[in-house]
Amino acid sequence: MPDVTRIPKHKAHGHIAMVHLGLGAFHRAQQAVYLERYRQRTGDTHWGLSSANLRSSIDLVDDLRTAGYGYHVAEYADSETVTLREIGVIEEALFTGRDAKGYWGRDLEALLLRLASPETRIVTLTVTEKGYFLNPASGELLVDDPMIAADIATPTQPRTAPGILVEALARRREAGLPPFTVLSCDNMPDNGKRTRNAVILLAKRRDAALGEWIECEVAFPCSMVDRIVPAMTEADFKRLEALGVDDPNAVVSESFIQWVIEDDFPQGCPDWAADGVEMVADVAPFEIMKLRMLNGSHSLLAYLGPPEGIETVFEAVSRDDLRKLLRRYMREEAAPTLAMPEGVDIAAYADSLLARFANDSLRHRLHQIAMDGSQKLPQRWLQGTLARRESGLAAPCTALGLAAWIRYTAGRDRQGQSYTVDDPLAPRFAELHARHGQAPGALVTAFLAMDDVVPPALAADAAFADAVLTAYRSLTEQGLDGALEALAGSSE
Ligand code: NAI
Ligand code: CS2
Repeated sequence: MPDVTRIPKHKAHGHIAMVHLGLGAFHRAQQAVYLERYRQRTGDTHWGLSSANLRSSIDLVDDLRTAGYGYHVAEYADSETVTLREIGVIEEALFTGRDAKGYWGRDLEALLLRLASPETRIVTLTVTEKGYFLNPASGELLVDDPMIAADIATPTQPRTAPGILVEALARRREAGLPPFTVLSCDNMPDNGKRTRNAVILLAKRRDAALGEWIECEVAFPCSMVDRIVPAMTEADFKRLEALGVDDPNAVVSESFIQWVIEDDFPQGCPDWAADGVEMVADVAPFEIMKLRMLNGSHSLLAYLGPPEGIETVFEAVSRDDLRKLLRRYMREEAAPTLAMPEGVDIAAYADSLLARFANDSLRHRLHQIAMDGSQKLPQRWLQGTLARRESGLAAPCTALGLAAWIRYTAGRDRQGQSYTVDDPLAPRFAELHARHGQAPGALVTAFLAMDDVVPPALAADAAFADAVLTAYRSLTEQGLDGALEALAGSSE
């Protein structure tokens, strides 16, 4: 039995001043935890949350309602030490997606009323990278995507996150209310700027004056968020039951937590800094460091592991060769692309990440991390690699990673078992594998030619393309062990 510290929730209900889009595991274990800490420390109940799902899951929304919105977060330092928190800051949960019968927007009007309420001052988002409908490489809004096209055609009945923000801001402007501040908490570079561009472009399609108002009046601070919160498994629910917690809305996370926020909140914000949030003038260096070091390492494991039967991050980093690969990738390939403020020790950061990955209490499935690779790889690997190549430096670990990604997207492991490739571009991947599956050279060229994922200058780099092809051949012909051995034999 682990050593358990139990922290009950603050008893009082709060007033809703913050709306969250994307009621998933991460929101419950990060933003809500910071707010619960704030409420416990100050007793201030002015910063309650209304949390909405625009997609799955309706069940979570309804289960939270049934439970009166309270739930648990189990924060594991390791399998022996856990802090069990009750969270009570979510005051309302809404669902605006498609229900089981195919109907859209059950609580859409309630969400729009909440967003347009004078009490609402901040809107936060964790809708995953694809929820912004941006070209992953350029960050431009995908105006031809059917969901965005529908929001352009019927802007008062929006289905996407950018569409909902535009309709809500239009209502506030109409009512003469100040706007809310929009805080993206997704793992994207310049997440605030990208959200701003998407919202302004969509608004201008509807009404140029609305677009200009948003441009002038709305703050979109950037943020870097960090806490490993894997999707819950049956085994997680069982071990919580053993601690006396029977809660379908519970989440398990590591004990580490971090939030770095650009300090730009014209309508105010809770005193997050007193609870350890770093309020800074420029988030970019922290965001890029985390994306390339932590998330870049995660993606390496996510594409190398599953085809070889390695299922979790813990399992992967229990292998010496994969730990060595991550150390080399972080220290030699990712770290030199970063420009950090003085005092940030990147080597120590890399070591701390390896220690976090080795947390034996988390079952962080590599297939979960592998999801949506097309949306993740530009910021995790490709922009940094392009910078390296432009300085004449090799990037062998990233070349192996790309080769592994191409192999992963075939959807079949080395035993011939198939698995689902979960990515908005999955149909395109399937087509490329069907067409070029027997011709590795043509396959690698076709993947590198996807210019909405791979920067064209990197695809045109013959030496790098060659390194990807060599790695792809050794992975498919000799498996992971062979590919790692070949890599270990190569020097910078
Ligand atoms: P989750 O699977 O528990 O929840 C995903 C959320 O995204 C759900 O609320 C879902 O409705 C929403 N969503 C998915 N596609 C959408 C779309 N097209 N439009 C609108 N909403 C959409 O995942 P989780 O763990 O909550 O992660 C969500 C995001 O949070 C990640 O993609 C990442 O950007 C960020 N994050 C997650 C961390 C983690 O460890 N889980 C840590 C740091 C950031
Ligand atoms: C992971 C991240 O799913 C993924 O792609 O790399 O969610 C990762 O766990 C978090 O960013 C950690 O903060």
